[in-house]
Amino acid sequence: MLKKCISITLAVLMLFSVMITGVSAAKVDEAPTGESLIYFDAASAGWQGAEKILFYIYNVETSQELAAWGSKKLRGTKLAEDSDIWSFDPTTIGMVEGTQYAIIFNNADTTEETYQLLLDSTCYGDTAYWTGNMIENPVDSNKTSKEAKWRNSSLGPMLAITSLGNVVGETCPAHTTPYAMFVKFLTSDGRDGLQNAINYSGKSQEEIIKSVSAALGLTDEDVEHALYEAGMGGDPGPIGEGFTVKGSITSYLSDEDAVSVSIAGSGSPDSVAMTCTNTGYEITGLAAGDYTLTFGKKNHVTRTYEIKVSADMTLDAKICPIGDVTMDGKLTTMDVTRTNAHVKGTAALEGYALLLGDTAGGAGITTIDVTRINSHVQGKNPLW
Ligand SMILES: [Ca+2]
Repeated sequence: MLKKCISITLAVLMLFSVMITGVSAAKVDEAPTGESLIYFDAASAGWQGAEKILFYIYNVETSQELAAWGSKKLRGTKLAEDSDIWSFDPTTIGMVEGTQYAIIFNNADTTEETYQLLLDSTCYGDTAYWTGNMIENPVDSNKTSKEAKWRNSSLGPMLAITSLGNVVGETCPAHTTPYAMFVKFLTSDGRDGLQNAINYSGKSQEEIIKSVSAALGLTDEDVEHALYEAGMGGDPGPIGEGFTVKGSITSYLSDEDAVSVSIAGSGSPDSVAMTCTNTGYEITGLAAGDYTLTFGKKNHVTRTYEIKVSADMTLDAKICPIGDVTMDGKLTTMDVTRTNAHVKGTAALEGYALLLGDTAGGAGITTIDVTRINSHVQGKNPLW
């Protein structure tokens, strides 16, 4: 008996509260109260004197809207008749704590709207405003929306990749990561996918992948793994196993003489694995850092390359015979002329060519080198 009475009382109370809610939502000249109110500064968006401002909200993970677009339930309330601050209580349409949403502020009179701003219960009491920036609509590139931000909350405009392959927004939704967004972009055959972006942006696949991954803050290693996950690239191996430096090797003269490759530097050169033939090399397991790669071969001038490793990289190496300042693998009158021009000061040799021309060893290029190279070319005293 007692149990039943309580039930009836509750039912009456609930009906009463629905009526109260209905009344306060319909009145626009009275400031509502409550801890879950959020606000929008309509003046910041140039919407002074707007008749209806809608607070459209959806679950950012499921895309489930709390109330249909245009619904009366989404109408905000002016703080005062002469105010341009509008308030709304999203709990009245089912917003709950612990879930992330996106909100779009819409001027129902002009159909102008803001770009998606992330929202959760930490935003209660906060006021959103237009920053003055416009953002490309992720789905329809013909549209732009006003960028809205909260005055206090760290949640910002939702990070997204547009149909043209541009990255907009700032805050990655909690249910995903920039990496996962990138993989989805690579694999989707819809308007949110790479192929669509290629079709409509006029940019190449390579350009889009490069710019999107950079804007999402992904490393080269992330991109390799994402491409592999999307079925667009080879297996780069486990993440965190170090970087790989590889490339081709060009050398001359005898094929019998082996090319030597060595690496030294600030990372982990001692623990790396290295394979090398006379035409190519691969060094794996490198930690990030600065390294010196050295290539040598009999009758060639040893060459070093300074590299900064922070991702897998390719470096094609080329070493040349002593005296071959033109770097074509043979000594001809061109090498004599070129070395002579350097000594005369008419055309300076630079870099590795400086070492190639220094045949006498360590004294810099002088007329002695010109004579020695010429002598080799004439077949008198071969340098090698
Ligand atoms: Ca040459």
